[in-house]
Amino acid sequence: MRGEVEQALDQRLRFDAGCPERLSEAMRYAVLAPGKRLRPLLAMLAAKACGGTIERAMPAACAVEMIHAYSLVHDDLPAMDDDDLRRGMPTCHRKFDEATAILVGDALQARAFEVLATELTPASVAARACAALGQAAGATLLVGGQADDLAGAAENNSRERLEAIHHRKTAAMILVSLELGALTAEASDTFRTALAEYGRRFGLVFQITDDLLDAHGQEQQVGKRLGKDAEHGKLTYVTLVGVDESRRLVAQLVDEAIAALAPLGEKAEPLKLLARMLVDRKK
Ligand code: GRG
Repeated sequence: MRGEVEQALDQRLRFDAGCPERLSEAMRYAVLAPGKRLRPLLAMLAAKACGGTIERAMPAACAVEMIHAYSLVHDDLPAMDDDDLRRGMPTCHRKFDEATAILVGDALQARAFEVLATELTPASVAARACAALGQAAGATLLVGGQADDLAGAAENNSRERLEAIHHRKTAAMILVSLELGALTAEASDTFRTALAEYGRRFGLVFQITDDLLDAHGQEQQVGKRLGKDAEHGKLTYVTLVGVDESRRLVAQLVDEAIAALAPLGEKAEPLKLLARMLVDRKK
């Protein structure tokens, strides 16, 4: 399924002579770099779980990955996280330049909505998908969460703040991936609610396992000392509640996520498997 998504992304990122070559090269570099394609998988598996098809869900799967890739490119910029590596490769602004990386994000965002608007049918589904993705990627959720995170670094290190930021920066895109998949299958409200309940837990599991992986990686680097997140007071689940409690939470949330899918029956088995796979992920 990952291969199908990558092929579909590749097709949708071929531009005619109107697009400057350096820009299209950088867009393709950012999106086609080896990512996990988790959000497209969620969109496609949600569609299947609701009785839809991967083919109909593909434009939505591509659109969420384009928004995700844009957010990573912008997050890596010197004005934000100032990172040198992404997906094991030089970040977009290091490989190209800062201005190009900003434009890559802008163009990917526009392309995502163009794909939804032109490829999803009927038009009412396309409109609902554009609205849902616009909300998740917009000023109250993804971008707003990033803004609050940047503004409030090292302030008010409460669990509420951690969860609010994660909900907006991470879970919102996971939830909308499932919602778009369900929309392409023209799913019932019961199915969409079940997917949202699953997605809320899945988002948290994704975040906590991300924090556990970070902590583990840092421990490997600095021996038995606490990782740099703890030393620098960075707000993560591991620094807040510790490794054991984080692992316990993950197990509980996976069980809850799987239970939430009950209304969807057997067609939701792959989504259950994906939630279980998160627990042992290595990247
Ligand atoms: C710049 C608007 C804007 C938002 C940036 C995505 C993001 C918000 C920040 C990245 C750092 C962060 C908090 C990440 C949280 C977890 C996350 C989104 C990890 C990256 O997603 P993966 O692991 O990445 O699915 P791949 O590369 O596999 O697609």
